[in-house]
Amino acid sequence: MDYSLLLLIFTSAVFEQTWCLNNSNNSISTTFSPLPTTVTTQSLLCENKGITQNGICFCPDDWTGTTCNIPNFCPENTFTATMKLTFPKTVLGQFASSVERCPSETTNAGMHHASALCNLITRLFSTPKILNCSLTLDTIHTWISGATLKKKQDLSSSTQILTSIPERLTPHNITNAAKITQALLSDPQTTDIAVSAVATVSQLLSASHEKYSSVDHEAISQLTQTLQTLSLREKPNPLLVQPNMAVQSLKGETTIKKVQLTSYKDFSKDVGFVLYNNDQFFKSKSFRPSLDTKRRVISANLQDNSEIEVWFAVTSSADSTLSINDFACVFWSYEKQDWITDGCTKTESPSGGLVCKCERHKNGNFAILMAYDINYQYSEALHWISISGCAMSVVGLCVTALYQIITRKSRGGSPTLLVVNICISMTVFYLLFIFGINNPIQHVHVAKKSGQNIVPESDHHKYQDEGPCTAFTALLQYFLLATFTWNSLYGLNVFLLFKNSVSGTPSWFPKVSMPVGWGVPAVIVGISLGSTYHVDEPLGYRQEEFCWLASMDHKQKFSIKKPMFWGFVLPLLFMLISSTAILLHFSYNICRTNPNLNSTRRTPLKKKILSSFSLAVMLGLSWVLGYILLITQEKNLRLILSVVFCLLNTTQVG
Ligand SMILES: *[C@@H]1O[C@H](CO)[C@@H](O)[C@H](O)[C@H]1NC(C)=O
Ligand SMILES: *[C@@H]1O[C@H](CO)[C@@H](O)[C@H](O)[C@H]1NC(C)=O
Ligand SMILES: *[C@@H]1O[C@H](CO)[C@@H](O)[C@H](O)[C@H]1NC(C)=O
Ligand SMILES: *[C@@H]1O[C@H](CO)[C@@H](O)[C@H](O)[C@H]1NC(C)=O
Ligand SMILES: CC(=O)N[C@H]1CO[C@H](CO)[C@@H](O)[C@@H]1O
Repeated sequence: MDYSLLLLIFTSAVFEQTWCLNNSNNSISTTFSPLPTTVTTQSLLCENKGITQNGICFCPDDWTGTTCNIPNFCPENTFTATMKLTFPKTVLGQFASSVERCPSETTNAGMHHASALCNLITRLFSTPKILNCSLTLDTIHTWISGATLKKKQDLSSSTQILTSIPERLTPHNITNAAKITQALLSDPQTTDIAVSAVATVSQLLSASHEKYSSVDHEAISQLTQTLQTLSLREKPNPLLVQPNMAVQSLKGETTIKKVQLTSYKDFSKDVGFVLYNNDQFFKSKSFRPSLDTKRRVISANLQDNSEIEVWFAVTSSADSTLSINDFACVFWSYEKQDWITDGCTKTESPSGGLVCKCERHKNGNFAILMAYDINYQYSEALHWISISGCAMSVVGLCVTALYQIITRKSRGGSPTLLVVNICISMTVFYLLFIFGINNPIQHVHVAKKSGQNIVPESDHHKYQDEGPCTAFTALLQYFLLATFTWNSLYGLNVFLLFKNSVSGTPSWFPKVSMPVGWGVPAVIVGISLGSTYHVDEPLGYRQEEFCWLASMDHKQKFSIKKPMFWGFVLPLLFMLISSTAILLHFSYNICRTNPNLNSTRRTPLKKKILSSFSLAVMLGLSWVLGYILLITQEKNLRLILSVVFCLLNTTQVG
């Protein structure tokens, strides 16, 4: 069998530079510069914000050379031939968009009016291509098939300009642009057509993930297959590189080292590569990523019909927030429109690299799909000062409750009932807080990659919920809400006492307050659990770092869709605001409208109002502190806050 063995190393310094680094920027460097021949051990002094790593300077895109001292860009330039056009500083080989935009009365209002390529050799902008501001991608698509060479050149640069703002692209635009570039690249008669078409494809890859769900998959499939064929063409150019993709034909190339490609046998084989910076074009049904991770896709193609064996590898990029749980070596099946693992096997190199081998394939698009564990920053155990402070609060609360029960005869039923219930719910809350806030089941990452090569379901490895933390969260939510509900009832009680100053609290009040005080929190907890919790996905309801309600969305921003907001903060605000409003209103009435009220009755009322009011405020304050306590990582701040937190709570009842 005609067999050739290819070894693609994603991990070499060159690939680090071109593919692995700058994940943050979502772009890859544009040059496949050869490896520095001598790796000096003493660290180089990198200029222009280059970063030294293992004695090599990794330069920002706009600088190159061993110490990042050689400019890799075209400086800003203004053309005045037909119209005034200004282009900003741009990296070599990339297109610059003009500062000037299409006028507001045109179809493409606000779109860049022109683009210019930063020429690799002259290091200056080539002649600008100007956009007809009333042209749309629909029109270009209808014109492209019968177009003359001159027209095609014009249309390909127009398509490049029309797709240059990824945020403005609609799924329909992406489909159209894919069809246009497919038509252009299936027979690119000149290099500039190929360059602007590849730049267009690179821009399409920048469009957001969501847009690709409604793009015509057939058009995308045809485009990726055309790119495979293109990678084997001698002309127009052995190397087409744009920020999000690269097409490389190694036909007759001898300087193969450029892409760190080693062909063990048969050097004469014609090989072509297409590298995609992300997997937008390969929308899988079985693998559905949920973290913002990126997968690169490499397409390796041989000229003749021989089967190839492909090796490829990545070093897991060092990231403190994610660790790899498992991975799969896959290739794209055009029939199934999905990633499959047939013929691929995976191993791990001793240095921690992930190595894939795929056999018995004709041309194909290969990728490594990874499932990650999130490295949670589990909250630390509570400090002994916090624990003893809270223990003191608990003791104080119990004493208060007992005292209230013993002396209940002198005060009448309902205040006792209320205070006892407040004490009970707070006591239970503290006990839960001390013993249950830290997650008892911590998924500390241990490398346990399975030997099987199976497409993972998602880039986020999910653990089934094991229960205790969710239970603690629900109980904490319940008892804290109950504390506040009972506190509101206390306010209501004062209000009723005042209204019926002669007969005292109505007799229905104790009967109603029991179901309200314990029932309302139960309903809120029930709704929160019911609508967000799932055994396979407990983090919709709670957090993983400590046992409390989920509050952040996947971008780590506070979200009002999470139970923390609507299942806790909202009811709390409602209760605090309404009881504060009632109390303020009545304090005002007592002092102003009824100054003749007998002072002997006024004093206890005032006292009650004041104590209830201060209870509400203290509760609110201690909760805010408590929450800061939970989220802060600063040790000293935590300690101070936890002392204040417990002190506040001991002093507030009684
Ligand atoms: C990555 O990109 C950022 C932003 O453009 C740049 O500051 C940084 O130097 C780049 N890192 C490397 C290693 O090129
Ligand atoms: C611009 O395109 C429109 C059709 O979309 C065409 O009618 C018009 O003549 C073009 N203008 C120029 C200056 O080519
Ligand atoms: C993009 O698509 C929208 C409709 O989805 C269309 O109105 C608009 O003209 C298109 N843009 C271009 C440049 O063709
Ligand atoms: C008002 O208070 C005084 C004592 O300060 C008491 O003697 C008097 O009976 C009270 N009046 C009423 C109407 O309750
Ligand atoms: C090379 C490249 O695309 N660099 C970009 C990195 O991100 C910053 C900010 O988003 C851009 O200004 C750079 O142009």
